[in-house]
Amino acid sequence: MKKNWWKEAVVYQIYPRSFKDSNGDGIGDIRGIIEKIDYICELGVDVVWLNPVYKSPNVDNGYDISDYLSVMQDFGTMEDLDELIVKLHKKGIKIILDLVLNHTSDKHPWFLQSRQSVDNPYRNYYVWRDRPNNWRSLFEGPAWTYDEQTGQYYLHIFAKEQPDLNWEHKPLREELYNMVNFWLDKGIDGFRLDAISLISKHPDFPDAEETGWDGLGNGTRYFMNGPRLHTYLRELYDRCFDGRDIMTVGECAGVPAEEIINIVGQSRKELNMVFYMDHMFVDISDDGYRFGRPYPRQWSWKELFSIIKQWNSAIAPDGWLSFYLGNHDFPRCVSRFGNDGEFLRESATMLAAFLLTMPGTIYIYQGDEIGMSNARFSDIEDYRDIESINYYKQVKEKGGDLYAAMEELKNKSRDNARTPMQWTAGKNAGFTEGKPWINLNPSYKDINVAMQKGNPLSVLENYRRLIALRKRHKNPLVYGRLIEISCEDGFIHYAREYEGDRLDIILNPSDKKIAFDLNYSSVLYNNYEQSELPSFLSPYQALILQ
Ligand code: TEU
Ligand code: CA
Repeated sequence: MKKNWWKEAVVYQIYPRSFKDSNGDGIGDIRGIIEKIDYICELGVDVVWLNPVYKSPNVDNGYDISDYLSVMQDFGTMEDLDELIVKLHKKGIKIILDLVLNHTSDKHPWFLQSRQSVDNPYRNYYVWRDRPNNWRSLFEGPAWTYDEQTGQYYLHIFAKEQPDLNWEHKPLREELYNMVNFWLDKGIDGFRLDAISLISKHPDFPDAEETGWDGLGNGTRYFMNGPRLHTYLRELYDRCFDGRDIMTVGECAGVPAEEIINIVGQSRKELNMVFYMDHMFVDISDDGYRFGRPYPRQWSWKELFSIIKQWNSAIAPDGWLSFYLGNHDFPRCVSRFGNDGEFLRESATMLAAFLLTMPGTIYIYQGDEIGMSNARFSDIEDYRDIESINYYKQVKEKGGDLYAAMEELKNKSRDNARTPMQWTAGKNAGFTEGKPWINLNPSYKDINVAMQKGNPLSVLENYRRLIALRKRHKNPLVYGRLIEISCEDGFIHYAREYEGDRLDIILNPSDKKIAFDLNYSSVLYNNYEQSELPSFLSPYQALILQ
């Protein structure tokens, strides 16, 4: 196995809007991130990934870009971003940006041109048809919107303000490659590629076979993992990535495990690694879309573990993967996979031990390192996320059960993970001097950086220890095999092994005490304060043993 810095990296994901506000307008910004560089550095992470910071009307918080080459005003200026890059680099931390190539904002000049007339030079930058098919947008409602000006429909897999780019059209691809090279020439260290598995669609745009409660169908098999995906990724590699020492991670919904090697295999020259999502849907549903389905679905750790094993064996012999338990698109991991009540500290640290002993490049989402839990807003007015709001609107329009919809939002809304970072127990959790763009999670009085810093039992200090431990034992923990020994719901035991160098990891993902009688020469990590190896496991206990 070839060794690379990006395989060994622990990445910290920053959602700039909610990280730190430097000027009191209630919106996190780049200067806020600069203020917190020491914090990021002390965590011990190697790379920072910023969610989109480009100019955007913010219908989808930056995932609707209206100018790829300038910085969103709310976040600051290009000079601020340049300064952040330089300052992170000085501390030995790399930075990757979010690259949104599947769609733009409907306010992007290309789209404004495109909708003017059928023979506008930018017409084919987007996908226009006389008749729509029955696909449901991933953000609810139809995936096609009628545009009166030219009497045709345009495709948008996400919101109607996010028209899909037409990758079939070569001049469009050329523009995108130039833009990508602009950012790489600036000296950033790579990209997270948003919804990249969607860039090639089935050329016939077939209807989805089955329609749901809203009369629309799930067309994912026709717009994800399309026939020219590899051609485009390879072209992107040749034109932009080749010869540069960068990292690339693609968000690859809809690409099955059996096919992933075709993207991440080294000789394929496409991407370094992908984010797979099956484990993130383990409690949600099996068909990828999240609302209007029973929740939580029955799931087990055995199932979760087998998903992880499946993906890791799928990348042999020379591919690479990532691993993560949370990001800006999912509820908080401690609320989903742990216990955010009585055992918040214990389960958040157990999840940290799980995360940081997995194969693949590890991604930590801001706030998870202090055990932030779901905000569970109970008033629709408090929600900001377009996906959540659209869902609620649809249910309302169709006369559905609004109480049930609200319960769904409390558990599943992406806003659960988008509340401001909790720095202190003081005003607005130290996030802003002004009025935050989204309410804080009231938990900030008890869960915040200031209270945890220096307390060895805290979630934060446990993350630090585990990150450091992963670095110290990178042969087994980064490059080693994953060996499952036992995976019952109350007792998980696996090992990581590299040429005889082996660590054993033991987790109790339950609120029960369980008997334990294994012998090891040394305890490298314990999320409970104990000087000896215990004879039983406490609730959510995690041990790393040698
Ligand atoms: O997400 C793509 C994606 O697949 C999402 O629809 C995901 O399945 C969903 O959010 C789960 O609830 C990316 C970004 O991560 C997301 O924030 C954007 O909204 C989306 O693309 C559109 O750019
Ligand atoms: Ca601000």
